[in-house]
Amino acid sequence: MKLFGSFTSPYVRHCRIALMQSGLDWEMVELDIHTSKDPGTPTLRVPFLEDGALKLTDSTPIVKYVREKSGDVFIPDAADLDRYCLANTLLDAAINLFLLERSGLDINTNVYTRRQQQRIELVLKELDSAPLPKSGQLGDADYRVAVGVAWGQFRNRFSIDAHPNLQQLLQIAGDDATFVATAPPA
Ligand SMILES: N[C@@H](CCC(=O)N[C@@H](CS)C(=O)NCC(=O)O)C(=O)O
Repeated sequence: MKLFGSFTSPYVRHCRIALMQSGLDWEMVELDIHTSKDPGTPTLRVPFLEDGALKLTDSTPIVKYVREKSGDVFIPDAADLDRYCLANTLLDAAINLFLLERSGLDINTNVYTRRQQQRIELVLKELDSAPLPKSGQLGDADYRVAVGVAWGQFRNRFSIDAHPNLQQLLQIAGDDATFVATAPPA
C-alpha cells in the first residue's frame, strides 16, 4: 500500500508510526500538497492512502485501517478517543494559523484567528491534565498528542513551558523507536 504525504506533517507521522509497527508491506510517496497540480485527493491535504481499490483521505481512517489490518485495535475507549480528538483540534487550529500566516494574514488582529489561538491554549491545558502512558506503552491517543505537540515545537507554533506533563510525554515518546524514526527532518 502507498502512503502519500510529507515528512513534516504530524498527521502523516502518525500514519507512518502505525505502518512501521504493522509489519505490512507499504511505501511512502513524498508529496508537496502546496505545489502539486493534481495531488490525487479531494481534500487537497495529506496524508492519503491507497491500498488496491481502497482510497482513504484522512489520517484517522488510515491509522484505524492499518491497526485493524495488522490485527490490532484502534482506540476502543471513549475518553482516549476524546483526547485523540482534542489533539486533532489543537493541530487543526495550529496548522490553520501557520498556513494563514504564511499566506500573509495578520493573525493577531483577525477575530477568528484570535479565537483559534485561544483554542490552542485551552486545549494544551486540557491535554496537560491527562495521565501519562508508561514508556513503551503508547496508544494511538498518546501518539496523536505526542506528534501534535512535537509539531508545535518543530514549527515554533506554541510553547509547552507551562505544561510539564506534555514535556514529560515527549520524553516518554522519545524512548519509542518509531516516534524517533519519524521525527521531522532538521
Ligand atoms: N483531518 C486531516 C488533516 C490533514 C491536514 O491538515 N494536513 C495538512 C498537512 S499537516 C495539509 O495537508 N494541509 C494543506 C492545506 O490545508 O492546504 C487528517 O487527519 O489527515
